Amino acid sequence: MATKTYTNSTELAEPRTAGKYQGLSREQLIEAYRLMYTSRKIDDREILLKRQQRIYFQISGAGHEAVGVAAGFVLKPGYDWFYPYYRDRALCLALGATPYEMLLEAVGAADDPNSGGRQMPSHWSFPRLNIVTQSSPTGSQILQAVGCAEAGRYFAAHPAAANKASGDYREFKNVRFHEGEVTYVSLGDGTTSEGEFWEALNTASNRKLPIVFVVEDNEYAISVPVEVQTPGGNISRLVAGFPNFHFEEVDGTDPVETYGTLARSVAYCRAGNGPAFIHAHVIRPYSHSLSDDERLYRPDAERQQDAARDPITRTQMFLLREGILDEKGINRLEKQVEEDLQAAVDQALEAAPPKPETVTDYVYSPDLDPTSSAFETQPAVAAGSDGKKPTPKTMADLINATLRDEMQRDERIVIFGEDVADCSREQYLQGKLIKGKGGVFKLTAGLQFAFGADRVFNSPLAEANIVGRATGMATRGLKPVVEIQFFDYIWPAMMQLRNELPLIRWRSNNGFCAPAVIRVAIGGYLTGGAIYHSQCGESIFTHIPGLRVVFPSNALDAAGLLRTAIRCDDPVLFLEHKRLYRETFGRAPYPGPDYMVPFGKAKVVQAGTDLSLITYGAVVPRALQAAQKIEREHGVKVELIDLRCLNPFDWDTIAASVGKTNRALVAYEDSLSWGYGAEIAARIADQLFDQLDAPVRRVAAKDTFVAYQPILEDAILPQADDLFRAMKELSEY
Ligand SMILES: Cc1ncc(C[n+]2csc(CCOP(=O)(O)OP(=O)(O)O)c2C)c(N)n1
Ligand SMILES: [Mg+2]
Repeated sequence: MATKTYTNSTELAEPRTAGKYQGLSREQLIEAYRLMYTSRKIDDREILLKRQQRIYFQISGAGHEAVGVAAGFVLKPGYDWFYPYYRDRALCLALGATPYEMLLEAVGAADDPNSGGRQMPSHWSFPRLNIVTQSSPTGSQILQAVGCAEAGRYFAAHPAAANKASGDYREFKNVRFHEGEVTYVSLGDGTTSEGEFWEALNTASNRKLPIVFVVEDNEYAISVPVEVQTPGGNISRLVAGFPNFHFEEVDGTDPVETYGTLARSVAYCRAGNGPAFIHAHVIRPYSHSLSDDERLYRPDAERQQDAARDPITRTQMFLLREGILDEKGINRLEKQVEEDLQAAVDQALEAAPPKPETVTDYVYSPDLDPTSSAFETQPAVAAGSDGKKPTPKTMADLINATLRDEMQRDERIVIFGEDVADCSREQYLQGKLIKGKGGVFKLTAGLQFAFGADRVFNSPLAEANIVGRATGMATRGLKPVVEIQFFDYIWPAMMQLRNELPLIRWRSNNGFCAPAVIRVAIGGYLTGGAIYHSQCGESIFTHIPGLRVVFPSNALDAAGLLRTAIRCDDPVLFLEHKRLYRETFGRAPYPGPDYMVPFGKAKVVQAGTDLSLITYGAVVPRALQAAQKIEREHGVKVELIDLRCLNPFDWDTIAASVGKTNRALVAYEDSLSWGYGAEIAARIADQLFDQLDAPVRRVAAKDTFVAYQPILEDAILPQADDLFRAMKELSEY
């Protein structure tokens, strides 16, 4: 197939492809063949090992070797950045990964540099080469690659931001960036159907990012052919309208042609013209994986047609035809590859497996413990003007002030999300024509104005885009503090939140980490908030290992916990109750720019002796009201515990309290069944059984969604009266 080239933007940067063989030397062509052959032989050997039950899974890069080697030749390991997918074995070899390192992952060895035995084979992660930890969901790498490219550009514009600083996450995060660096991301033809693919093209195009997208089109996604995935059957045609891109479509089984394509595309990106999109037609000779038999859905004739384009035989024939290697030379090269591989296999089969007691290593940062006293400081409240008492501020005020203070202190912080900017059309701001918005709840108001549009900006209306990009940026060392406008709309980001952000550290065995902060407006009691502006659902996230979850109930805690979230070394979901943003309850004076509350430390809002009430968020003021009433009317003294932080949570405070009161009531705003309180109740029943004088009770919302009509909302969400009733019953039990 001839190479088609078409560019949507200005001029192509100077191609480096002059001369015969697209500028590749004879030595490079031999090296290309050696790498391709090595890649294929590792696959063949792994298939054998799987059949012998010496390894536990296999997925091959067969048929994709030429494009991988071409990309590996053009891009620079440890300089450019890589988000490959599982068929990119040849790319990783070309960048400097060794067969032994790959086999260590296949056997699941402790010394596997990719994951320490945590991930399947062909899930690449080589920190020294800038190959970023890869997962299994198709397409979740693409938005992260976008964030990675954005981070590179940011550090180039703010080099001082890369400096280390002590006392927070920066102490442990080495930032590396280079002028003109390019981010590579690859995916299969089927994966172009994922929404995240389109969300990534959107931002790469809009921001003219230096990122090379490589679609390795083998015409199948397991058994589903390309025409079912892609209307018209050709992805190049569909994406051609995106501005700023350099597009090429190439026969990706031809290493020389593909090298030319990669070289032109990378040059275009390095020169700062924008992103490139390479559509490489490849083959898949070995079924999808060892768990698949393609003969069930592909007739022999089709498979034979593919085989005629096999990049290995094709390149071998090319070397012979061009007189670059003769038959003897080929044989010698192949024999050497096979001998080296045998040695690597022997060595890998001897490698020690990981120790079972290490399974929870690197779920969280081993370097910085956000529950430690280092994150415990006292408020530094200045007197108000003319010596009067300082004005109490709302939660919204103090969150905004904390963001402002931290942005001032740490140039690595960037803020983005839907509507968070003061105004995307900056000329209106500069002309002082408008005041600016700064968030639908105005939590980020004034921050773009103070820190500039490259630090505070609007995202497209796409939640996966927000979290995926934040993950990529945080992997590079930035501290994205992004906003999800309503908890009710967090779900498009769920793949990133469940399978990516909190897993970067664990699955790479501490090779990478992504301590981003995701702020989310959550909760009901809004009178008219209805189904889609009232949701809670925090237990879905506290169920995810690796993710810290915080849920403050008042202004001072919100400020202290947000600062801890920003300075800590783990990803944090920071839940802000909309109803509490501007409530009179829980206002506090500005506590100064260093006020922090450690994670996992509850607050005893009111001490008591008769009953422990464990809660958090907007239930806290309602519980306080009920507790005061029951003490007034019945002399029952309730100990009210505000957890503040849900993962980790403060078991010690709960246990000490229940040990004293012998009665426990757990209350939460979310629907009752399977909610956050279920875990707390289960722990109390399990570990404090001997100390209980009554069953553990829960008060929560009905098992439904929150309705619009206020009468229904009242009936659905837990009210002070419900809490009062439960307290009374439990105290009389
Ligand atoms: C989000 C998601 N859905 C489904 C799967 C299961 N799955 C693994 S690979 C694959 C097909 C991928 O096809 P394509 O993108 O064309 O890549 P190829 O394997 O053909 O190189 C599927 C459906 C997955 N890993 N992730
Ligand atoms: Mg495919």
